[in-house]
Amino acid sequence: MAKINKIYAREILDSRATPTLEIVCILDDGSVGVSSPPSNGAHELRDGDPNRYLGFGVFKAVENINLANSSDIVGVDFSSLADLDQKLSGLSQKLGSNSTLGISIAFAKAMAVSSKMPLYKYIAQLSAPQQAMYIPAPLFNMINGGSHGAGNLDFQEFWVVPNHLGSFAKALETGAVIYLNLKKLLARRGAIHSVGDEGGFAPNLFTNLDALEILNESIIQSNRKPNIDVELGLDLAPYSFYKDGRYMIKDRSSPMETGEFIDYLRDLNSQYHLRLLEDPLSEDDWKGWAQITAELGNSTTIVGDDLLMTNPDRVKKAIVEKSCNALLVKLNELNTVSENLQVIKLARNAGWKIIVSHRSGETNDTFIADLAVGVGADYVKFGAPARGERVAKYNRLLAIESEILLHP
Ligand code: 2PG
Ligand code: MG
Repeated sequence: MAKINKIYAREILDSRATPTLEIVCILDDGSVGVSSPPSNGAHELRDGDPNRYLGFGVFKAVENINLANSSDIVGVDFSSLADLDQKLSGLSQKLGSNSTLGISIAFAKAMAVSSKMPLYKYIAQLSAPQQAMYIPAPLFNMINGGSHGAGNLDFQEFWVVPNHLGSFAKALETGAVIYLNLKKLLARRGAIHSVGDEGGFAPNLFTNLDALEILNESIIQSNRKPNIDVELGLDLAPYSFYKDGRYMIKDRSSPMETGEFIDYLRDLNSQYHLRLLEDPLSEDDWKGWAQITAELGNSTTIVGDDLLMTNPDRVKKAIVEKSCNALLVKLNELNTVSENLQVIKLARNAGWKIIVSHRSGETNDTFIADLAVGVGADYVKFGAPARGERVAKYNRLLAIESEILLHP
C-alpha cells in the first residue's frame, strides 16, 4: 500500500526550447520521486496561448496537477503502480497524457525509494520475470537527417550498433570514438557538421548512401571492423519524403512506388547488412509493411515506430498482419507506465524485439534507462553519445551496469 501525500508540478524546458512538465511526488513515508517526461506526446495538454512559448506553455497542466492534491489521487491508498495507473488512465482526457505519464513515473520512482530498491529492479518486478539483468544494446544515432537535421539527407537517423560483447561500457566507448572520428571525416569533406536534434551530425552529402559509407569509414578509422564489430541501422521516417504514394529520395532521380522502394532497401540491406530498419515505409502502407517483413524480416529487424505509435490496437493489427517484428516504445505515446508495460508484454509475446526510445525533444530524466533494463529490452535508442539530455541516459546505464556487476 502507498499513499501520495503531496504532488506538485512546474513548467520547465526540454532540449528544443519547448515547455514540458517537472512533477514531484511525495509519499506519506517521505519517499520522493521526480519526473520530467519529454514533450511531443500523443495527447498532451498545452495552453494554446500564443503570447507564451508560441502556444506550447503547460500552465494549465501544472494547475491541473497542483489541483490534483484535492482530487482522488492524493491521500488515497494505492495497492500498486498498476492501481494508481488505472485511475490515471481514466483521468487522461481531463489532465492530458503529459500530466498522467509524469505522475505515473514520479510515483514509480518514489515507490522504488520506498521499497529500498533500485528503480530498474522495481520495474523488473512489475514486468516479465527475467533470468538475469543485462544492459540492452545501444543504437547510437550518429547522423540526423529528415526533419531532425539541418543538412540535406532524407533518412531521419543513421545508427551505429556496436556488438555488445557483454559490456555496455565498451559499447559506449566504441560509439563515442566513432562519433569523434566521424566529426573529423565530415570536416575533411567540407560537409557541414552542425548537430541535429538528437546530437548526431547533420551534414550535406550527395546521397543517403554516402552517409552509410562515411559511417563505415569512421568505424574503420576507429580500428573496428564494419559488420563484425559494429553494424549499421536506419530510421527512415519517410513522412518527409513520401508524397502521393511514392518515395522520393536524393539517391534516385525519380520517385519510387512501394515495390521499387522495397527493392531499393533490399539492395541497401545486402550492401550494408543493416541490423535494424525502423519505419522503412509510410505508416499507412500496411500492405507494403507486410511485404517488406516477409521479404527482409529474416535478415534484418523491421521496427515499427510511426506505424505503431506504441498503440496496443495498432500493435495487435501488426501482429496479425505480420507487419514488422519489433516495437519501438515511446513512453509518452501512452498515458501511464503500466500502459507501456502492457504493450511491451503484447509485443514480446508475439516474439518481437523491444526497443526503448527517447524522443527528439528530451529532458534530463533518465527513467527510460531503468525501464529498458527492468523490462529486459533488446535495444535502447537514446540518440548520439553527445548532448546532455542524451548522455544522461547512457551514463545512467553505465551506473546500472556497475551495480549489476556488484549485485547481480
Ligand atoms: C523517432 C523519434 C525518436 P520523435 O522517430 O524514432 O528518435 O523521433 O521523437 O521526433 O518522434
Ligand atoms: Mg522513429
